[in-house]
Amino acid sequence: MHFGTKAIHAGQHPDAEAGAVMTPIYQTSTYVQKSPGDHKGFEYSRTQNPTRMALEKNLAALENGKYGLCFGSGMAAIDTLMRVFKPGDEIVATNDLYGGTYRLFTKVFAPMGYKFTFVDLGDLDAVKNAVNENTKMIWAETPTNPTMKIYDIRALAEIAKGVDSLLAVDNTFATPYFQTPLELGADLVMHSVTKYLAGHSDVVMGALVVKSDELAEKLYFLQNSCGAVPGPQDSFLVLRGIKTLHLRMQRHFENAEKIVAYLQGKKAIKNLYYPGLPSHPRHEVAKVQMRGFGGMISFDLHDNTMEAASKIVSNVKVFTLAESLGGVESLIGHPASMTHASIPSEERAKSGVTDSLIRLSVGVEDITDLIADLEQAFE
Ligand code: P1T
Repeated sequence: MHFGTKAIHAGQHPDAEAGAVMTPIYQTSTYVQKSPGDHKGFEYSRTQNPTRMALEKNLAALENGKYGLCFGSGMAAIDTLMRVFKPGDEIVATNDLYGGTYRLFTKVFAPMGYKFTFVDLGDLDAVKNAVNENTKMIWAETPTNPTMKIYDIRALAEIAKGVDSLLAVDNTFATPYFQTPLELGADLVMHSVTKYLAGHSDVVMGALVVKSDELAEKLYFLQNSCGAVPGPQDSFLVLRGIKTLHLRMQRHFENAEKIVAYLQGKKAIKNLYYPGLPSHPRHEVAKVQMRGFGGMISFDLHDNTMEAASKIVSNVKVFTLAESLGGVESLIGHPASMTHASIPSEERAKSGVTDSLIRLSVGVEDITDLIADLEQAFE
């Protein structure tokens, strides 16, 4: 089956009771047993819930994986994954990543004895130097949040295999519509489902997708034992959102390309970050591993001050100044003070998250209105 068909059908069947075409919201915590242990495979909704499981199967299909697991947020998904490892284990992570992931790694797991090395995953020699026999996972975002760096998933998978480590890819920005890391050799895909998958800024959720039976078994055990599962209502909303994922992503991409073309003419902009730009340092890698470049754009200003950035982000009328991304509506953000404030400023500066950096999550509105809005904000 092709992507659009899977988005609409995978994991879903008309319901046996009434023939409902849409997956019912099984708003129940528990399930009847005729006698102890005699049931329909459902005992308790932390462990199994039909609405959540339909979504998990759908996500596994979209990522061309075998198993999907959903969690109460993207952070809950990463937190649960980290419990596969033990203190002393080493993780090599990208040095340009979502601030919340950085905070979880450095403030929650590092004090417990887990070791993290943050490197530029684009520098493959640096990655080879950073890994060793204690490395259990390479953690990549690609494109990265917020400076849109691109890492070569195939090359990282090879390095990970060489030291018997997992390669995990946070695929939130690309979505499986544009990039399927498991097909490029990654062992695990993580999503902030909150973003493009849900697509309507009305749900917070996370997911993991894997191929290996052994890793899936460990993760299902942890999902049930730690219990950070999403509810059936949110699972339903995401199933509904995913039915238009392919349509939305096409429009996010189209609109983003037009906004990039518009921003290229702006003298106030110093660096413009978008993997679809031929001048992007890893545009060639992006072309090989992505089927499109998505709807996220970042740029900073020659006047590299919070005040200069603030003037633009505070004066938009169609874009909304807010955290998050990936919804149908366009959002604008200031990473240094918002999504990436939990990263120390020296670390932020190293990865290009300057004081004037502005991030756009380009929505699916009419492009003329989006460009007119940016134009009046620049003025
Ligand atoms: O917000 P949550 O669903 O818990 O997901 C965390 C997360 C993980 N990975 C990436 C790449 C993310 O962008 C996020 C969440 N990001 C934002 C809220 C943001 O505005 O960047």
